[in-house]
Amino acid sequence: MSKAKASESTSVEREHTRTGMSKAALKQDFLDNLFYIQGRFREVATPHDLYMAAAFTTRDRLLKRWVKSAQAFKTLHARTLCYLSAEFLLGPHLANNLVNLGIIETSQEAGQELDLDFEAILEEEEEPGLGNGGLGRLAACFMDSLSTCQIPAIGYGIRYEFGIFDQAIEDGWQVEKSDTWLRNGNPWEIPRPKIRFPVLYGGHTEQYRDQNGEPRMRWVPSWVIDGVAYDTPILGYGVGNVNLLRLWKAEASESFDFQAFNVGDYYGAVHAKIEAETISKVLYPNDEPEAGKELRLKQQHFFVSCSLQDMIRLHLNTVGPLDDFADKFAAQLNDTHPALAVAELMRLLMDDHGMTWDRSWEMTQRTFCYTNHTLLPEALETWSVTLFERLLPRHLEIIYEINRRFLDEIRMRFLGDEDRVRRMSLIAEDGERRIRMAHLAVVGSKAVNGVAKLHSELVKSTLFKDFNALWPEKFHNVTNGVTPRRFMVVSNPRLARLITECCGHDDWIRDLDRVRALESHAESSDLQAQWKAVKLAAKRDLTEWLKHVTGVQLDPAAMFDVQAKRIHEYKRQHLNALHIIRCYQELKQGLLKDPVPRAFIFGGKAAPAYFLAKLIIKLINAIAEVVNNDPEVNGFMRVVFMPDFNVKTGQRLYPAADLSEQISLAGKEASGTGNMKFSMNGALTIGTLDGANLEIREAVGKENFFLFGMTAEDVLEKQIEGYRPWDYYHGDHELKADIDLINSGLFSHGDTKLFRPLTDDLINHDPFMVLADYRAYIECQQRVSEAYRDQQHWVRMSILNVARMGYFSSDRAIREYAKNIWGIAPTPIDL
Ligand code: Z16
Repeated sequence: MSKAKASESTSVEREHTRTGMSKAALKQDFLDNLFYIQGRFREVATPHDLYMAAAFTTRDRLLKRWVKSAQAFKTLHARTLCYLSAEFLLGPHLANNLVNLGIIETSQEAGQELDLDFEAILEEEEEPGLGNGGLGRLAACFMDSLSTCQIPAIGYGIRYEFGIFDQAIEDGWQVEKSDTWLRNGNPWEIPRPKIRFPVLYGGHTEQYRDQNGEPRMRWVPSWVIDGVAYDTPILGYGVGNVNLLRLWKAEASESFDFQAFNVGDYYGAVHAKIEAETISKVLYPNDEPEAGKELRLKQQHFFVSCSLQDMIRLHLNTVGPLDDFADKFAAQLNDTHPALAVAELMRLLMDDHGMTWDRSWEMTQRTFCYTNHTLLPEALETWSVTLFERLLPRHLEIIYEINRRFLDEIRMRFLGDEDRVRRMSLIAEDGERRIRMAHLAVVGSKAVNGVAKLHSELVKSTLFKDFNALWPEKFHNVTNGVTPRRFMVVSNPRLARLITECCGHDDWIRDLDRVRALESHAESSDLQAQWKAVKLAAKRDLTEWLKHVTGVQLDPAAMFDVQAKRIHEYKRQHLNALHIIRCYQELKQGLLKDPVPRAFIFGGKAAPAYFLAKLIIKLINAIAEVVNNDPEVNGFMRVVFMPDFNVKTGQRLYPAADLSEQISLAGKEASGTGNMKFSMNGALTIGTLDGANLEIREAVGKENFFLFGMTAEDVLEKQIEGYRPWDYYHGDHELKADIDLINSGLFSHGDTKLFRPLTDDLINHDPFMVLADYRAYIECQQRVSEAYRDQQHWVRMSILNVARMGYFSSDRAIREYAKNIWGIAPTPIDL
């Protein structure tokens, strides 16, 4: 080491000691926390004690930045983004925070010197699974990027006591186990018992006159509960910025007078407490709304009301009068789950803060922006007017008034077009009257966006066609992204090191466009060899773990063909299954001379009440059982269903995939984000022209992407001309043979009925056109196998996929939101 270098490193060390980032400081504080917080010494500490000590040691290092950020945002009156989301699917914090602090390697070394198993400590963390899938994970990626891009932000949501269920597989079926993530305590959150707001339900409204004799409305509720804040710091990568994730827990009200309602009724009073607390008890495990679930509406009102009251309080404490509320805050509605906020802000401004309708409405419309995440009609939220009236009578009045004024505007613009008025109304009048939450969100927001180019176009041309005709400037696209910190650096350190080495810097972690530097090395046999070795090592890790959790032994040399996402008919896991059956039959019939060995890997949860999705899981496991136990084929193919796909297990999966299955029916997947995670880790995609797949294909190059299937236009046309799956079934003898093999009972110990609900549905209805895309898919899979034979070419394509994924960083998405939608500039916090 040169003299200059040596003195430089000591000065860095001195700095690190001062800021607590040195190895010595980390070791010292770890032991300190183990002693003072866990009350344990090294020899008797359980793995959980060690994890808690590591978590507190890390958290201590966030707090200074957190306080500094909060102070700066307050004194600067920084314009702040509030991300309102019923879901935040965060994943484990520890490794992510160490990466963002820049001390993951130092911590690893510190652990080594203390003779600790670093990986085992990370593994101890229970992830906060406060989301279902893509939408909740997007919110988590956005929180990471908001901090990294130095945008002052607060994430607002619900602190569910039970997050998404843990999935077990028993006899091939999905079994749900309750998620008890808080059981051992949560070192990342700080309870704020003094930040507490009343949330009102039920009762009636009445008119009264205020001191000035002006007529005003008052809501007299029949039930009040409290929301209490729990804060989690979200640190950006390599910056001083720490944003706040504020989740609300429901508690019995302190101020509400139980006595008045339960005179001497102790049991009744306690019961009311229990009832209050059920509101934040459990996350609804569906990726589409369950009709008429009263508790769900209560949850939505609960977190929206707490969040808006909190924003108003912050505003009054810092900026002052509410007139410029919309200058201080932008509020993003993550789907329609928080769309009630439009009515709730109106209510708070008018009833609690004495503002007029017109001023309140102007402010409301300037505050909110709305992101749509789906076009599936069954996934669009509506609430029955009757339920609304019973639970939120004041909101119903306000929504009626918003609608009355809005429809007057429509009648004025489109004279005599009553059909248009009916289509655009906030209230659906066919059958039971229902409130259309998406319409409320569009009318109450200044900007509306879809989550991928194609999706945003379809939003304008189908779902919100009439609204687009009225307010074309309101509609935007912001293509989703994912954070490279968690989905590259944390989950795939080997690849991250290789990229850093190859680029000569690690700036790509904050500016993912810079991975493009890899492009010029794609031909280098040196890089190719290392690239292959990195992938193989990841496949070995996954193989070992899958063997441990499922008993299935994979061959790391086989192509890892992975589909991991929620189980849903539109995502077409059953199309994948048909291809597996095709491979099986061809191997059995000796039709394949030199087959390319494949490991078919699935992961994903089904909504507990979604019968067909659960049957698809059973089918995959049933096929696995036959294939994996058939020595005639299992040297060439294995099938495994990885239980409990979540952020943590996903992090094991993405680095090990060779092939990423993105095979939804065109027009149905709004964006997809798993597609990005796989591609960033060097998997090639087999996919349809759906969601962000289109943009991924354009970015990585058409020649580096396996495209098949109908376009969204083809699908619309076919629907109009009348789709007849029966014709495909009878027109393609291989397809028929695959479906017939399921019905033969081969995969179900002779039970020929078990899978009939699925196969009958495919042959007779097939709402997601599996059969129409079957042939194209099979042919495309053959091209995949051929390509995989040429390993040099494959690795080159893999490098190019990673090199060209810069656009799909959630940092880019956040910068677009900040500039085009929120109008918020960065506020850097100096370290
Ligand atoms: C969800 O995860 C999504 C949409 C929705 O209506 C409800 C839930 Cl829980 C997903 C989309 O299906 C997916 O395409 C998209 O990438 C993701 O939201 C994030 O935008």
